[in-house]
Amino acid sequence: MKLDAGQIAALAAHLEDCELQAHDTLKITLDHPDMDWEDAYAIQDEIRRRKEARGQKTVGLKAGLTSFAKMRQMGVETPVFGFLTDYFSVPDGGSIDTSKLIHPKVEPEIAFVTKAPLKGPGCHIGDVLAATDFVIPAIEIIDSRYRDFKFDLKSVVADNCSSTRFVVGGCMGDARALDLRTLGIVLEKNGEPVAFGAGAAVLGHPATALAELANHLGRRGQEIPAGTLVLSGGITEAVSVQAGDSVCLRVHGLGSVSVHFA
Ligand code: 0L1
Ligand code: MG
Repeated sequence: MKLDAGQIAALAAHLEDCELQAHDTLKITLDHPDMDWEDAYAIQDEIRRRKEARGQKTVGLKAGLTSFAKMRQMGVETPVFGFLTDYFSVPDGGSIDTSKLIHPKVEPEIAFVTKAPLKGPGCHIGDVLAATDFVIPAIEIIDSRYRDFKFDLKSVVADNCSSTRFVVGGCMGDARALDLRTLGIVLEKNGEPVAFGAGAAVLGHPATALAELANHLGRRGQEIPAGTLVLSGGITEAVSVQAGDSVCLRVHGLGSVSVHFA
């Protein structure tokens, strides 16, 4: 690690304040060009610790930048991993107050709920499918705290991978019975289709995102516990939204999930 405990705590406080007060900042690597991956995840862990100390519950995990569309959009080549807090969760058909966000974008995703722990190293798609209770459509709302979404991967990891809200809904699907690679999705904004795709856009198979998450956690002595909700990553590029927009994700055979921005 290149940063000391005081720097980690100060950067976590700064990034979490930006989230809670909906104001943007410059990427933290400008002031800390030598920070490494351990520092980045330590800052994210400290943000999680701050929330949990306030009584907020961690309700899930996420993989980000898992599709070639997202990697191309953001100019990066590696997935990143974050956590989901209780107040990020928005009911299906619910409303999100955009005054609490900076510059939200939506991502169509497949969420997994596990029924057995997943621990790397060596975790693969088969392990993930065997440990999956069900899959369900999800819309993730991301809101990088970095001005104009301009960042590098370490800055983004420290910022909990731009996480801010998520909505799950529609129908639960059996991951053993579905071909998640060919599962088709349509994302609509204000009734107009704006993005299309299929599960294979996420690392060839969305379960790969969970395998990579389990392997990442395994390197840190952690695992994906049973009963965890995991967002596997945007299938398409992220789509910008603003107050007044309504977004609906339709997933073939699994119904739809929607959210409004007020
Ligand atoms: O969920 C995601 O794919 C977001 C990862 C962080 C990068 C971004 O803000 O697009
Ligand atoms: Mg995402």
